[in-house]
Amino acid sequence: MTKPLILQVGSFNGHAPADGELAERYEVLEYWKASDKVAFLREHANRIEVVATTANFGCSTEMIAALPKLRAICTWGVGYDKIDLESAATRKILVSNTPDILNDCVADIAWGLLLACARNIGWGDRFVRENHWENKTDYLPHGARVSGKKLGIVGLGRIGEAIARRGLGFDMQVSYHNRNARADVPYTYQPSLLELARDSDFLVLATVGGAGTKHLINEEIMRALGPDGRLINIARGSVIDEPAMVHLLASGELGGAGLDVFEDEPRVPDQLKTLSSVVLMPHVASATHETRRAMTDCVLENLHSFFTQGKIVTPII
Ligand code: 8YV
Repeated sequence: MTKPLILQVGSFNGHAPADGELAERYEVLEYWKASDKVAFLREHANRIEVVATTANFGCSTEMIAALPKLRAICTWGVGYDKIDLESAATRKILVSNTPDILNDCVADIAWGLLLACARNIGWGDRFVRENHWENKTDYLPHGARVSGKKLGIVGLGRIGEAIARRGLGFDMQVSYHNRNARADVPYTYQPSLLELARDSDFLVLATVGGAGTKHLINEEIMRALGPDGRLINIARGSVIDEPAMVHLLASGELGGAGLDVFEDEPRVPDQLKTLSSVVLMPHVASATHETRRAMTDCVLENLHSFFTQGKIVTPII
């Protein structure tokens, strides 16, 4: 029996079995392995109705334009800042992502970064491993209290809400900035992002990426968060003006940062790596066995549903 065809933009190597599971079910055109990508698309364009991709690879304007028969894009991940949704909508191409299943694990990592950053957990780990404790060669500076402090959340979507809920467990005053206030949450709405930064001990970014939020966290916002404030980012690197952040962290005008995402991944500014006030992770907020399994299952379900019923299960559009 012939298998349905999909174009896979990039490897799902964030979940080891995923590529194999796709290949069991589908004839997979491995775009990322093609040496001449334009020629590869041209050669197969008339057969490709479905694209499987990841949050990282997306599906560009050029790719959509090169695939006249395209009917569905199924992405592995919740973020869609690298998919041209406008072109997809114009052509009535269905687009699915993997929503909700990663909320908790991403929120957990936001909290891990927040705690690690405030209480010097990464620094303390290095301190013990490097025998400074045993040899009494140095001391670990005091951290900042977390419980009872002020938590500001930028983007109170589903992940932002999971982060906020955890804040209540730490007896925190939780405020948020969104385009619109929400009537269904017990947290304080702050229409001014600048005021939110000024009034937060910890500012956690959980907003969508893309052109609309590029450098939303600029120098002014980070100065307002200030030398005792800490910035946590599990959203997208593009949301922060990264050079400005590095400068303010290095000078101590911004107190600290816990970062899972960067502007030009996997490149991380060298200066950031030298700062003890910073905790760095390699874009792995959703990377637990359970969540990555669920993300792959969700993509497989969307593909199966599209090929059997012409519908997707978790649509963005
Ligand atoms: C993925 C993500 O780790 O879901 C997203 O938007 O950023 C992450 O969960 C990864 O980017 C998939 O490519």
